Amino acid sequence: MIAVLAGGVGAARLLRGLVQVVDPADVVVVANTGDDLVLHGLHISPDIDTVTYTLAEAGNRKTGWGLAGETWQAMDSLDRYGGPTWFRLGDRDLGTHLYRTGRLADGAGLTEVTAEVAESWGLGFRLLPATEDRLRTMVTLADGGEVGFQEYFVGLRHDVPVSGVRFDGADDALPGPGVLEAITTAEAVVVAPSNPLVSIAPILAVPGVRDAVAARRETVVAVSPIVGGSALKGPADRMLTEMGHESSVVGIARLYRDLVATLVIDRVDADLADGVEAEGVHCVVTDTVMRTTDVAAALAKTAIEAAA
Ligand code: FO1
Repeated sequence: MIAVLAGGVGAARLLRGLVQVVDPADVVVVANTGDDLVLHGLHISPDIDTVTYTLAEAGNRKTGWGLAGETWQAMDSLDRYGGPTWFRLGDRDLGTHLYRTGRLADGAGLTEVTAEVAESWGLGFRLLPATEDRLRTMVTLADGGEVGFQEYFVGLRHDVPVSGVRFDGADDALPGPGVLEAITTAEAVVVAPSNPLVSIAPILAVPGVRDAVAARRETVVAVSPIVGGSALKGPADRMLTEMGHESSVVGIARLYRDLVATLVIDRVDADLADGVEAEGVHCVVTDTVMRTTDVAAALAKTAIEAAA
């Protein structure tokens, strides 16, 4: 069984490759829930939904989030009343949030509801929230204010410098059902190419998770979310720099060295392989820009072989 620590878009791309080379029934995804928010009274889990929709081949390929072929009637109605429409919820996507919120209100846990949604999309692999407890990534802006992750990412279009992040609720959160078991019993753990500071870090902030990963460091592999010093999507590169890290594969190795024995980097960074090794992390160089599912499949294969 392969366990994958997953954020949103980058993780979903890698997973599309992974399920080509590994039986989906042997894959367990531990998904970030720090991006979650309650809006209009609805519980929204963006990273879980991005993985679900993308792996169901139903996602909006352009944005990487939400469903393809969406209509926005509900948002238009909300606009009429002056309600909040900054966080765009398509009419079909709303169905997911209505279902999830209703089931949670019935007393179901987020893991159970996520499994029901995944099952209905025919995913074939297990998709586990990192925790069922409240976990909210909060971003401290360089100008001193603190905002929720989605206010930063969507509201402010992550167009503002940050000085810190914290994971509200982490100290009291329990690992979701099956999470620690998946991490400790997997043949290999893959840290997906997601934002290390706001997608992977919240998962690791759930008590017990970081230690469980570190305890089996030798068979943990990460795929660098930074290629040629930049993030392929999102603000990871800027956030790394703004928070005093190096936005390079060496910076990623430094962040992950207590957790992973191997870092997979792109060919454009081949000249930095020695720098990665100097951090005590074995370096594997390959194509990591997943332009096609075939590249994603080859990358996934390389990663799990490096970890085994
Ligand atoms: N990202 C945006 O940039 N703008 C949006 O309006 C937006 C709406 C949205 C609705 C549901 C959902 O599951 C994700 C959504 N996202 C949106 C993406 C979201 O901000 C994710 O957290 C990021 O992709 C980072 O993982």
